[in-house]
Amino acid sequence: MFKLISATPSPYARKVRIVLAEKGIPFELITEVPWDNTTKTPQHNPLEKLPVLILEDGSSVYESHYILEYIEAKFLGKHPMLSDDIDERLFAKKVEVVADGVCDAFVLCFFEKQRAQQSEEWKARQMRKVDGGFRALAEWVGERDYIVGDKFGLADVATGSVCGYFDVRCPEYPWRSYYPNLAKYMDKLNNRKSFKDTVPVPQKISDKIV
Ligand SMILES: N[C@@H](CCC(=O)N[C@@H](CS)C(=O)NCC(=O)O)C(=O)O
Repeated sequence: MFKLISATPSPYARKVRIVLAEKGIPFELITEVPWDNTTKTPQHNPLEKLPVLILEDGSSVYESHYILEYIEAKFLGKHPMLSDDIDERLFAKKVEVVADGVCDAFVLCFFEKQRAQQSEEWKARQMRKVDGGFRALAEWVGERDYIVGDKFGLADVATGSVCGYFDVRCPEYPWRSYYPNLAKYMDKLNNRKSFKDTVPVPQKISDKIV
């Protein structure tokens, strides 16, 4: 059986958990705090980041977008997450780039806030990316139930993960009031079993990060 190294708040790991669940692929969930010195993640990923998918032969696949590409290629027949249409496929991946980028920018801002001497310019720069990313995601969602075509897929997984992450990590960020269409879309996505089973939960980090 596959194993997945995950962290409870991680939006990147959540994408993988959602796709594995939607495709009905069984896996053992290994929950870690990647910032603590007890983490096993570096043994499986030279970049020391989770999520990591550990295959049956012990080899590993890492970087959430690459893990999803791997799963899609190996389990093509099971609930495809990408359209057959090349332009729709590429668009879904563009949405994923923006959704992941919003999380990356927010995490950089979070690190900066741990520092004794913080750069307000740096934090503002990262938050501009967050704002711009949410604006783009809301535009792409429009009034639709699913971003690409009329089927749930990768773009929804990525968008759902970033919105869910902000709900738990930064509930004061007003994406719901700025973009009521995105909030309505999210409320529907949150009814899916794969979303209900993977609601992000904060983790206590014991070691110093920066
Ligand atoms: N681009 C990576 C980002 C993964 C990532 O940043 N994971 C965090 C946890 S949410 C992590 O493991 N950080 C540890 C580190 O950066 O050293 C992906 O999509 O998988």
